[in-house]
Amino acid sequence: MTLLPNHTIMRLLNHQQAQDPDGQESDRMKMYHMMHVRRDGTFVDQASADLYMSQGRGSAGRAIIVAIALLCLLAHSEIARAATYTVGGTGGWTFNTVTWPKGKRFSAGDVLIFKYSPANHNVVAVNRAGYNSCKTPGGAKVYRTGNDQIRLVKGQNFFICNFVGHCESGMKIAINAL
Ligand SMILES: [Cu+2]
Repeated sequence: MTLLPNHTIMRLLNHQQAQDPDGQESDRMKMYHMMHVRRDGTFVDQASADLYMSQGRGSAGRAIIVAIALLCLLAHSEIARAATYTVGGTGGWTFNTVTWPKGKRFSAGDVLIFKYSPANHNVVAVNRAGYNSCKTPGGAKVYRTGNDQIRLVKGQNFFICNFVGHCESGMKIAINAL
């Protein structure tokens, strides 16, 4: 057995006494529980149930608010980083847009806006082979609103117009999103 110096023992005793002056705190807690909560876990009266629920909701509510705040922060930083580009600049999505991506740095999540007359053009998301050959692979997604917003995925993104001869006339872009 370790011997504690007298003043340490006194301090420990004092501390315990301050928490539980007459040494019956645990009995009182048991009594409280017996008085307010039945054996099956239901509450004896509405007031005790309300108190219990309000305490529970209070801490759960705070946790939810903290979680929402964190999500907002994350979402906001995501949006802050994502850029929006109008493909082809003021000229929009048209012939010889093939050089438009040159010198630009794109990130995954950036949004391309393709502006064009839907009667004359469209936008088709293709693979590298489709881009190189100007042929539309089966199942390729075709956009045709004239104001298409497409989010870049990480890596290579290829788009062509598949109206006859347009891709061959430089209506195609290849973008590497970092
Ligand atoms: Cu076209």
